[in-house]
Amino acid sequence: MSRSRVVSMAIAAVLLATMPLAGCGGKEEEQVTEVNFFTWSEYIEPQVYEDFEAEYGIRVVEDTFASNEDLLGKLQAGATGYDVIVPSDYMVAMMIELDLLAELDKENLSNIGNLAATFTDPPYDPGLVHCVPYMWGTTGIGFDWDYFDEAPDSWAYLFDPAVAAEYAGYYSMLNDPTEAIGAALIYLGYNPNDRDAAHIEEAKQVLMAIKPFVHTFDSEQFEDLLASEEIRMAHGWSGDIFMAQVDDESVDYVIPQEGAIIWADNLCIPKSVTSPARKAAAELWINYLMRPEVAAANTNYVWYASPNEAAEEFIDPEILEHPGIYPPDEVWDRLTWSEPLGEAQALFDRAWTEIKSE
Ligand code: N2P
Repeated sequence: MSRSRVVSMAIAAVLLATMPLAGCGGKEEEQVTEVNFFTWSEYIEPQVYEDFEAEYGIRVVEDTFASNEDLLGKLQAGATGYDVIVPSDYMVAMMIELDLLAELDKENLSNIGNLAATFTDPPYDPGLVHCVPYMWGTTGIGFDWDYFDEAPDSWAYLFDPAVAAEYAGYYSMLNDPTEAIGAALIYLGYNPNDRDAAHIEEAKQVLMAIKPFVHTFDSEQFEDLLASEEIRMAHGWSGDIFMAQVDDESVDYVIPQEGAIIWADNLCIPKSVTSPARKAAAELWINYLMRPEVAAANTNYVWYASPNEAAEEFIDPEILEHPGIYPPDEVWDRLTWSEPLGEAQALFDRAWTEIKSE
């Protein structure tokens, strides 16, 4: 695409973001001054917010959620204030099915061509009609070498009471039904998307048995707990663990031999965003995040892999070459994407409620 076309599309997007309110006879202008961004904690380079505001005069207001299920719950409870949300792959598919997502106007997404070809037609949102990918990563085990002779490269470290007892009180599990039950299913030799009630019950029993050993079920602070050595091991997301490594270099991350969950988080606009000006501002923000330098700044800060191919020349080589961030082929073969579970979702939900309440 020519540079002038890119520039004119960007200008059109800014104009749209300040267009007259439909139905108000053009008298009143809707000035969009804020984009409400509902995302995962510590998932962006803070400077990016500053730079976007300096360039467009639009402030990005961040609010965070801890799991896809929390995000869905908020939207289903009627939250309408969010302009851009960041669900993972399987949750995008569920939200499309539930008619919760707006379609993106590709005219406002001039940077979409920066994405790597492997991310432009995902099964959960064919053709990127509703969302664009933001980051991807894996879910494994973070640990501190000060307390291990060898890397805990098996889910048995978390789930086999005979092994896990040694770390009793010193490890955390993600506060996330898809991740925690999924990991227990992998430990048992099943697929994390297993819909068999008996297998989900077995996974629940595994989690119930180790619950007394778990310091905390947490998805937002585990990297800090690991860095401060309040815990020695964490079920967690790759990039957060690597962020802990910045503060404590004895922290490391391993993808267990039995396999693990791979995921991609996506930038989407809820269907509740009905004002054209608000939607255009949301698309301006999404498009900004797809700029190569911006996408790279975020990956360099959060240590998650970027789906943005044009960003790669700006990403630290240490990250691009890191097998824990961009896994080699033999590890890829052990990774599984979460899927919408259909009716079996209720089994996961019930098991999770029991695990958390008993
Ligand atoms: C960011 C965690 C995002 C990964 N702190 C979960 N999909």
